Amino acid sequence: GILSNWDDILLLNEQLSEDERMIKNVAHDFCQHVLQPGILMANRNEHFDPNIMRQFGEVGLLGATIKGYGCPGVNYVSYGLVAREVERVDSGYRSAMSVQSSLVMHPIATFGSVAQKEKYLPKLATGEYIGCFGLTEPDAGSDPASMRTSAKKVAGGYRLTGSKMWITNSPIADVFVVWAKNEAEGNKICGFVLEKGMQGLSAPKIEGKLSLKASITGEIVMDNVFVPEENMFPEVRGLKGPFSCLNVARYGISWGAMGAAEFCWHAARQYGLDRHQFARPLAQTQLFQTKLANMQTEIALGLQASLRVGQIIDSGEWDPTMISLVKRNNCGKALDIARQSRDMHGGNGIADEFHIMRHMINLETVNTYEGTFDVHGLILGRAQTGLQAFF
Ligand code: TGC
Ligand code: FAD
Repeated sequence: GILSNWDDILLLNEQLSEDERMIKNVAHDFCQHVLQPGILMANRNEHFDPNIMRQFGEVGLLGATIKGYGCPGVNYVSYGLVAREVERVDSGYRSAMSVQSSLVMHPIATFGSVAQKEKYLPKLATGEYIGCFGLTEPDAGSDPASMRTSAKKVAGGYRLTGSKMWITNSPIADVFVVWAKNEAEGNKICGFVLEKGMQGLSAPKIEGKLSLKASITGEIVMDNVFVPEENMFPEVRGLKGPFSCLNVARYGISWGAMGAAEFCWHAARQYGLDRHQFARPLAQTQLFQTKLANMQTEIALGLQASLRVGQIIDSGEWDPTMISLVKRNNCGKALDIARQSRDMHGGNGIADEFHIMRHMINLETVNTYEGTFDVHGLILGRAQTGLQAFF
């Protein structure tokens, strides 16, 4: 019949172009053969191997949507398919990839000067440079407009002072895209590219994370750091600078979260087929089957929605609220699915060898970063009522 596979009930694969399918397959093989074998120990030991970035670079998965500068220039549907494959292994690896691509390379490609692009993009594309993105501060998370990091104009450039919190990759970063209030321009938010080794710049690791342990997270501490004029993004001003980066990253996360959910769904199905209790497979009980049906439903719908948003982005005319809808829904649903799968694995569900609880705990972060579940609800609420309820 038309339905060759229970895991693709709405025939997603058939809706992809030849190129998109090929990229998905390359990403799938890379993730399963190169990333999956090491994830258990990386997570257990809370270790991110920077070499993974160079491996991403070798297969062309960094800044994949950018044209030129050594980047492949694929479309946004393809970028989403890659995020799904990476997060099928671990949300922390997708984090490393999406920060580099969407939050570091994208703003440099979109807002950077020609000199900035030439200096940073090729090395970020190979993974020789690792990048990070500093927007969040200890006292400014959902409300980045209240940031305190400041840039003071001095001869030849700016002096930056402030601190950023919860920054993916910062302790191992070579390149730091940092957003700060520019005192010389009435405190408008400006973007700066800082480099490792600048005097007064440090990036201590945040210890004790119980989620996203295979990703490294830190602070960015700036104590009067001199940043030359040519390291500022020349034109972009205001929150639309960082938000344009978040749009792309959030779109990728909507696919990624579904990849993690698919892993948990497939594992629950297999576990139910293999494990017998009361003289029959667990998968032969009504409760188990209903749970599998719920997972299948949410994943099929979530993937279709992300595909649709990707196609709209590729067509050129899109709205950020579309991205809020899929980021919010897919992260929330993925977290529910991971929790269900954890339960369906019984005691084994808490063992890291089964990978489910790792995904579940990772998804707590994914549901929170890049705009929390509730903040995206407020974005959607504002767009349909015209009333803003943040403050
Ligand atoms: P608001 O008044 O709504 O907007 C301020 C200015 O920004 C423009 N804008 C956008 N531009 C492009 N894309 C969007 N999605 C935009 N949303 C808003 C807007 O037009 C306006 O421009 P202008 O020219 O008029 O000034 O801003 P607000 O202060 O009311 O903010 C509201 C809210 C809640 C929507 C926003 O602050 C928000 O999204 N908060 C969540 C913060 C967040 O997502 N932080 C993410 C940090 S990075 C991260 O988590 C990386 S983890 C990555 C990983 O490891 O994978
Ligand atoms: P808060 O904003 O303090 O929110 C706390 C709670 O209050 C949430 O439930 C929220 O939904 C709710 N809330 C907030 N405002 C409202 C409101 N108006 N109405 C109702 N409820 C509200 N940031 C970066 O800049 N770069 C990174 O690379 C990065 N990586 C991260 C990696 C990890 C592992 C984590 C955990 C976070 C990362 N972040 C990064 C930060 C992330 O974006 C923030 O944690 C997130 O935006 C939420 O901000 P907050 O933690 O300050 O929570």
